[in-house]
Amino acid sequence: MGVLNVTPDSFSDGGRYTTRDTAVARALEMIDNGARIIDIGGESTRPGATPVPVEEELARVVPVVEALRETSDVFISVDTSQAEVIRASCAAGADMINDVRGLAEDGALAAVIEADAAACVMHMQGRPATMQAEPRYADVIGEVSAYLHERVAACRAAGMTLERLVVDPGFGFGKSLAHNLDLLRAIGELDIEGRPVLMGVSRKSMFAKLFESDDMGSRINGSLGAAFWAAQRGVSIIRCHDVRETAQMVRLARAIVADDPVG
Ligand code: PT1
Repeated sequence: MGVLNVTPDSFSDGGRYTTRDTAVARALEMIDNGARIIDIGGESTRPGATPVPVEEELARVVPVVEALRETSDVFISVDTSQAEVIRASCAAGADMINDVRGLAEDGALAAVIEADAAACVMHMQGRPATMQAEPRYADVIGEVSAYLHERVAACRAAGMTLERLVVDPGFGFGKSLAHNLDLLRAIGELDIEGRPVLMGVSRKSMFAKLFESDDMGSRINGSLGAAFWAAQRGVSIIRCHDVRETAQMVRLARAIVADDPVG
């Protein structure tokens, strides 16, 4: 899954892909480099970010979904929590909604079901503006798993079929470095009704903390090591910025594990 930020304030590539043409060109480049899913996001949810008004998010996201749908058959995901953005994105051709708030906001779940879209439900403790202030867990794996079970149950109760769902433990979303490492250690055993697991660690601050070195090269190296670890343990979708490099890690892991160089 290649990340396509259409925000002026994205944490790692802020403002570079805000126009329709540059966004589509970046998506095509990621597809060329091995992306099977393009994740389009118009609200930054990095630590400290504040929510975007719905009109602004619609204006950023929907034209890019439309333009990419006209250009490519790639599986399109939209990173949003707002029902209006879900409805408009799906009408414009999005296949999946990636919601860091677990489809728990007003009308979000109903909008996904109405559109018959797929969804990724993610765990977060707190909200982006303050989530890194003091993350606390008695048992991070147990609590994240319980939340994901609860959201999957809520989706099914509302009428979504299990086959439509993907789950994500939410690396960096109200988690210390130790919490992220606990989740990474256990990621191969995360079993939420057997649903595919999505991992998003790409270029995150956990690697700057671990390596005590905050440069992009260190963050990318950590991201690639984590991608290899996760792919080797059966994680299905890796959300990333460095698609070519990450796709190579996935291919290597699958070639070793399954003796399957085609990956
Ligand atoms: C993610 C994810 C996402 N991450 C899914 N969607 C972001 N499903 C946006 C940092 O510590 O992991 N899964 N959408 C980006 N969020 C962050 C969080 C960015 C933390 C940076 C950090 O640097």
